[in-house]
Amino acid sequence: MRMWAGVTASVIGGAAVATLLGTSLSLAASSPPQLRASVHGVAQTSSGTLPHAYLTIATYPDSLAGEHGANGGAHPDWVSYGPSTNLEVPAHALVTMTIDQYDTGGTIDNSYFAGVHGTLGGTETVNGKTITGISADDVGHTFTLHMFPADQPGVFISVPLPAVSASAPSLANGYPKPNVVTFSFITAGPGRYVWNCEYPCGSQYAGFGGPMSTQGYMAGTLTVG
Ligand SMILES: [Cu+2]
Repeated sequence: MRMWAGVTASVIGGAAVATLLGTSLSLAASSPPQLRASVHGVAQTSSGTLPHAYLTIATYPDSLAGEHGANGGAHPDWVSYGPSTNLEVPAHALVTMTIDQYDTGGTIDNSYFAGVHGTLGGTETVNGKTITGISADDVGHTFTLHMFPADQPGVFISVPLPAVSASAPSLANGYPKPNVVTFSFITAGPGRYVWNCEYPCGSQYAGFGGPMSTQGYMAGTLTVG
């Protein structure tokens, strides 16, 4: 009887562990709500006349304004992108992205990522001014889009998002006045890509752990389709 009881207990214990694991895995694997670019008119480009799609996201010094809800979810103090990190843009279109950057920053280890790479014209605009890069000492975050090693059109785009100065005025939402960054790129056929931040704004691993390696914070997906 004792053995049976022991077996029963361990099976129940195992089932409980499996249930908990299953729950946390399914939560981690569930995709955030998809944010789709909206198309307004057409644009004349070197690839011809294309639909012009627009997408606006933001970077925050915490996770109170994005997909984790107003209480910030599991890590309210983690830096985040919002309102979603699950992005979708149309294929064969000109995409113009706007990123409202609400966070402070500092010096980026790898100054390559203080430059603009892979955008239309090799530029971004910061608060309306067109530039090809920013000071490596003045980086808040980056938006860096990579290709998957799969049979689909390749892409690499990286734009630096300048840090907000510590003396920037506060807005009604409690965040400082953001730096507004825009850039454009032309999409090819359907594909699925990942993006992340290359400024070490996270925890552990020299700043590349925690929010830096977690979708919903400083990493996400971009579907072209
Ligand atoms: Cu970052």
